[in-house]
Parts: sequence; structure tokens; C-alpha cells
Amino acid sequence: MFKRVDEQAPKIMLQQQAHHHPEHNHDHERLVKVEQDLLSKNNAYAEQNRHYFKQQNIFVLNLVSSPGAGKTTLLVETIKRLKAYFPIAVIEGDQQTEHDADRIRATGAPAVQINTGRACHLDAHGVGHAAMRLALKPNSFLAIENVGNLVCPSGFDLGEAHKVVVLSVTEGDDKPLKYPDMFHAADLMVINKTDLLPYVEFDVERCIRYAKQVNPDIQILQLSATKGDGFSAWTDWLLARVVVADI
Ligand SMILES: Nc1nc2c(ncn2[C@@H]2O[C@H](COP(=O)(O)OP(=O)(O)OP(=O)(O)O)[C@@H](O)[C@H]2O)c(=O)[nH]1
Ligand SMILES: [Mg+2]
Repeated sequence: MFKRVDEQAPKIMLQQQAHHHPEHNHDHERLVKVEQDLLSKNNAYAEQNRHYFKQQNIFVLNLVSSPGAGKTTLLVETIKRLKAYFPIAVIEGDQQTEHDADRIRATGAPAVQINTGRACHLDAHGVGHAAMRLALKPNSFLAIENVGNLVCPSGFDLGEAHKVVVLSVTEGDDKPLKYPDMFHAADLMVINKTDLLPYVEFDVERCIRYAKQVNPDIQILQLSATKGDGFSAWTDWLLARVVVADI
């Protein structure tokens, strides 16, 4: 089951509070209030999105990772393998450029690019609008690729069924402990770029142990999006979850 953003929000607030001096309390309280308002507005839009996705039987994933972990590559390879099974559409979130949406469109799948500018994450309101522009098909799969960073997107529910965190082996095996909110919010961790394991210091078992320490229920897959090793476990995971009514 996906975890709701309001379960995570208090933890984020408390951690921020610890860094403030008493004389800044007033400013800090105002900041917390603004953040709470922002999150509750986001949650309301996320619920609207979720209601719509459920009505249309659209399976939605929110892919999160640090920049360059391989989210777009994973999606491009997934579309190539699964587009014959069900319609796939993508919402791309990046600070700037249309690059990732162009990579998705090259596969034949529709994509909408959201440029977040100064914001470091997608929000449910923007995702709702992008979903309308995509004219999504019922009984389909929608992938949302969030802005690359392991902090901000963790607190923002977009109406997805699951957050999927992609961690590549060049980033270091300690990331689940350093960025626990993200690994706590995700239901699945994909360890990507396993083809590079011979060349980097990355202890897969330690990474898995850290991820489970933060989130005992997290599911884990290991693959190489470029070479294809382990990829079928990921496509099987998806096939088991995207319910296709008309096949
Ligand atoms: N060796 C190797 N390289 C990979 C793999 N997956 C992705 N890459 C490379 O990693 C780089 C970044 O991949 P992207 O798919 O653009 O990563 P991203 O997470 O979408 O990046 P942002 O959208 O910028 O956050 C590219 O050069 C990919 O070819 C993999 O499994 N193995
Ligand atoms: Mg990308």
C-alpha cells in the first residue's frame, strides 16, 4: 500500500525544528504553518487525482531518484517491452528542458513535460493538469517521473499507487540511511546499473539492509536498465499490477 504524505510530514517538520534557535521560533512557526497549508492543499489534489485514476483503472507510479539514476532509461526500456500489453503514458518532471519527454515520445508513447523551475518536486495540482492533457486511456499505466533529488519529492503525494525509488550503484550503498524519508515513502526500491557493480564500491547486501532498516516492508529489485539483466522481474512486477480489463 502507498503511504500517505500526512504520515511523513510531521517527521519532516520536527527535523527542521531541531535546527532552529529559540529566537527564530516565531518565524519558524509561520514557516511550519505555510508548509502544513501547502501539504494539505497538495493532499486534496492528490485525492482528486487518485479518485480519477481509480475510476479509470489507471495504474500510476511516481518514480523518484537522485539525478541520473536511470529513471528515464528505465521507462524507455519498459515502454519498449510492455507497450503491446497496455497503453502507457508518461508525465516528466524536470527543472528545465523537454529532453526526457522527447526520449519518451521517441518510443511512441505520449508524454507531457512539466518544468518545475525553482520547485524541486512535482505537485498533485500540476500532475492533475498534465494527466488531463494526456487524455489517458482507461485500463492503462501512467508513469510519473519526478524531479531528480532524494529529498523534496518524498513528502508530496501525487495520487499514485506507489512511489518507486531508483538507486543506481554509482551513488553509494548508504543512501537509504542518508535520505530515509524517500526510502520510507517508497514501496519499491530498484537498484539500477548493476552492470557497473564490478567497477564501483557498492555493497548490495548492505544497501538492502539499510533500506529495510528504514522501511521493513520495502520491496527490492536489482537490474541494469541499459543491459537488460534483471529487467524481467521489473516487467513481471508491473504486469502483475496493471489490471487490463479488455485482454
Ligand atoms: N551503465 C549503465 N548506465 C545507465 C543505466 N541506466 C541508465 N544509465 C545511464 O545513466 C545516465 C542517466 O540516465 P537517465 O535515464 O537520464 O537518468 P534519470 O534518472 O532519468 O536522470 P534525471 O531525469 O536527470 O534525474 C544515462 O547516461 C544512461 O544511459 C544502467 O543500467 N547501466
Ligand atoms: Mg530523467
